Amino acid sequence: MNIGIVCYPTFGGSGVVATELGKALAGKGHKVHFITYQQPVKLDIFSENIFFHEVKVSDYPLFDYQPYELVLTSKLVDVVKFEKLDVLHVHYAIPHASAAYMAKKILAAEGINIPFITTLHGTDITLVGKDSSFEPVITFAINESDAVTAVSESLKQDTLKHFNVKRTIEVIPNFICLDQYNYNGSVENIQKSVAPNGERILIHISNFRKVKRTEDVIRVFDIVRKSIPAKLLMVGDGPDRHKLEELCRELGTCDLVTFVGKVKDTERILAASDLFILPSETESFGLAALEAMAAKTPVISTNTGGIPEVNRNGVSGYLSNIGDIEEMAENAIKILEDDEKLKTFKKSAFETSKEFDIHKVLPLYETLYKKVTKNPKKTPSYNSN
Ligand code: GMT
Repeated sequence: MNIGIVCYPTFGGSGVVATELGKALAGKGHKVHFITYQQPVKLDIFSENIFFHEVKVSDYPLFDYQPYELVLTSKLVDVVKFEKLDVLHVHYAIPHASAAYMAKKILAAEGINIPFITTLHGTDITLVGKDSSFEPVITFAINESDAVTAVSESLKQDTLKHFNVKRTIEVIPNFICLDQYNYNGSVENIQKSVAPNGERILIHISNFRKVKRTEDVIRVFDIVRKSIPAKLLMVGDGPDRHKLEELCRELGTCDLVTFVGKVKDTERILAASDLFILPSETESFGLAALEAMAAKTPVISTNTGGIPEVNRNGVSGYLSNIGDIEEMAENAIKILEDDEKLKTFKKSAFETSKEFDIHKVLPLYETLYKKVTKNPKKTPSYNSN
């Protein structure tokens, strides 16, 4: 098939999922066209069957805000027509779903019927989308999509609760390319440099935004390191970083915490770690937790949103209420204090991650593509009225 993928090309989970999905589809012989404003971070453009179409917004001085959605729409029309796409798959509803709807309408006027699938990722629903400044457009675009998927049951329920949705939403969970997580032994140099005295390595990866509650990571670590020799790796970057560095100074943990910055391929650094901390306020899925588990790193997380669908309490790690720093630290110590226990959790985390292997999830998307292309929702064109 000829598939168009629209996503945010950044480090965010939705962009990573869209990119890995596209790469896997290309690997199976589909032609995959990424349509976005910059090459996705994890994309290798020189791979077979992968194409990139840049959405370029001009900076005409009249506009304080450049109309990205319109430029994207025009690009979609162009790529669908000239690359003869069979289906558009848009990741993250804002503004991709409404742009796809507009493109569909424009193409219908020319007699081309292009189905589009919207995959909801989380904050497009839980934070941004339900804001009244977006809500009517999101509701409309969800209802008009040829198919809608959510990355967890929790996100599906959130969507049904907050939007007047008159259609089915299919849950297709996020996935992991397990073949990329095979680091037997090659992580020793990271471990030696981070923890030369054999300290336990704790890790957090995110965009350091408020929703991630990164301060809790530093505070949990502060309790843990008082019981167990430990180091903390803070991977990523974002608005809260400065505040976190200040907190480390206040707690006297600067020598134990390393702010690593953005890392493109997190597999190795995760595999070198002993425990992942994810204390988010909300998380529709928690892809970072799944990535940790695939790297045999157990997870201490909150029990919010879709996280319990990924991290299993007492098996792949532990879950606590939002903000319960004491319990999170207690659970972390429980896992880390004993080599045997850590080994068991590492093994179970990895076993749990296998449920989300791309080889299991990819066919669900392929089936959906076939379904919508066989039976696309007809968009009446003004010509045919
Ligand atoms: O976090 C965001 O603002 C957006 C989004 C992203 O692009 O990273 O994250 C969401 O999508 C991920 C991939 O499906 C999920 O794993 C994250 O849980 C979800 N983030 C939130 O719900 C906060």
